[in-house]
Amino acid sequence: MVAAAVDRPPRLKRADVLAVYGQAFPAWLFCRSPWLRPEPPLRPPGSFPCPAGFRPLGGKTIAPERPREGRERHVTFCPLGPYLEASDEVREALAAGRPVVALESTIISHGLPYPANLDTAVAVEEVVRRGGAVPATIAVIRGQARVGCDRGDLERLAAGAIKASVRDLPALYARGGTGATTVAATATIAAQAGISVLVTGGIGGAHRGWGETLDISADLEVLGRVSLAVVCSGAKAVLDVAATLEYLETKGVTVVGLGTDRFPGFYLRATPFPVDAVAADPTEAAAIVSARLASGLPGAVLVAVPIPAADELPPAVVETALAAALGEAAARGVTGKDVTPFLLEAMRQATGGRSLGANIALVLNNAAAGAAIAVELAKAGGSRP
Ligand code: PSU
Ligand code: MN
Repeated sequence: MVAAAVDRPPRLKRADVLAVYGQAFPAWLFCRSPWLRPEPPLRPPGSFPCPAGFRPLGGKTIAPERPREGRERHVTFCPLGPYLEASDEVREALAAGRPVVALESTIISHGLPYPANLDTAVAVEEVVRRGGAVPATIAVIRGQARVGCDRGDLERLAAGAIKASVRDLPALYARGGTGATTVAATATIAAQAGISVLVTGGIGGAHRGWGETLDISADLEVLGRVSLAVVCSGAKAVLDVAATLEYLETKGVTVVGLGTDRFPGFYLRATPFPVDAVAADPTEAAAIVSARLASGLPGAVLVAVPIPAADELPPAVVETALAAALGEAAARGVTGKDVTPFLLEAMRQATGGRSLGANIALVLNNAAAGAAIAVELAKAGGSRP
């Protein structure tokens, strides 16, 4: 092992920092920022013991793709200790700095009906692959945060699993439970695994009447603290979109419109509300994501992609269906984590299935955009810079 120059530490991969500090991205961001020098000085790569509570990621010593003087080898450590389980494919892609796209699983178990949910989960992964990235569907399977679900996992999730947001993770881990992760939980696990791009259909948000109920999705809170890009088609029309955007602004989330200056409305291509920045293409979006990650700002970039024009629902259809869905939810007294799945199903019935087709189309479209962004980020120096 060649010792690293002590006075001028090498630029590090996130995995190296985990090995040095034994924690996730705050230290990583500090070290990776082009405007800050790492402090304290780093020990030569490869000489760190595995920190307590960590385990070697796959137990391998991995040669980096482009070895530089002083760092022929490094060891990667898993930041989640015993609770993270990445597939071989995902682990190897991350270690080599190849593009990886995380996919949430609540949409499989609660967002779409069986068997369209299974077909969509498989199709979304295929779109990511065709776009040149490795798909990593994330869920908790028997007490492990699995990053890169296999076919059997997808089938199990499609058959039904409990909806798991961040608050639900500890009990699932402790008891060996299985859960379909929301955007909040998926983003948290993805960032811990070192993934920079997450694709979903629509994020959760502030529900209508949030002032009374305080029903504001943990997705928004997590977007304010987890560093990655989340690709979506906006927040569903069932939400209070204006309040959702206000909350994102409070949390410092950067909302980027991909090819649009208006925040998309899920089934509709646009809402009246402006985005913070317009990106003409995935390369421009990736540049904004890369700047956020490299400058040490915590929190996400929300890349909002309008549903393809051919799949957009007529506004009148959405409005009528929405009124019916909201009315039914109120009449039945649906609250808490059941609200989003209930409204999605009610919308499906009220639109005669049209909302389902639109939902699938937009997720596939977002997967292509997410893959393109992940490919651009990887070109710029690794799945996470
Ligand atoms: N939007 C959809 N389909 C979904 C969801 C949102 O169009 O399936 C899911 C996502 O997983 C999101 C979650 O993270 O609902 C938000 O739920 P809640 O509002 O309970 O936080
Ligand atoms: Mn809620």
